[in-house]
Amino acid sequence: MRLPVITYPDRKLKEVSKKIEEFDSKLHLFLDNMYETMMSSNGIGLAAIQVGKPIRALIVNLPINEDGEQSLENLIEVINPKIIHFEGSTFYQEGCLSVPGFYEDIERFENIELQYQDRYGKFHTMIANDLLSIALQHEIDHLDGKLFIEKLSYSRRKKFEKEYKKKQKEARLAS
Ligand code: QAP
Ligand code: CO
Repeated sequence: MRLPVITYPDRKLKEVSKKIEEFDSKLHLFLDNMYETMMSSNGIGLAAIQVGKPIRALIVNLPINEDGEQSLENLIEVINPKIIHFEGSTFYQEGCLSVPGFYEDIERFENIELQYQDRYGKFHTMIANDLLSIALQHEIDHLDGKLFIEKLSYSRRKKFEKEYKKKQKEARLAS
């Protein structure tokens, strides 16, 4: 089932998500719905709070080729993540399904080591680099109620707010 994606400036996106304790069929169904929602929205990452559920779950599915094609085998489901090491710095033009139509250069750690659980509650550690590292940091921020636009400088944020409001108004008039 495809779920509605919450968009900025909905205050729900500021909520801090809660640790998951039960790895039951209800959680599995929800994760499947997150996947369907992300794929049908052309996303590569999604956090549970973006579909209104304040639990510490996120999914990432990076493209496997230049055409942006994705494969279910590359789906990563991350529950209760904790970044245990990080190093370096990198910039990437980020977007977000909850801030549609906007992309901005954002600084992140280049490499991270992550501890997390899978949908069965089993613990894993993973070292992530490049786009995976960026995507995971972006999604983990969602679990703490943070959006990538909050990392913009004051002047870039002001510019964003102005453009975003303008676009929302245009969309309202067009519908
Ligand atoms: C987070 O972002 C991310 O504006 C996932 O109109 C960001 O899936 C991971 C999207 C940067 C890695 C690097 C955005 C789709 C999707 C839009 C997304 C839009 C349609 C964003
Ligand atoms: Co996002």
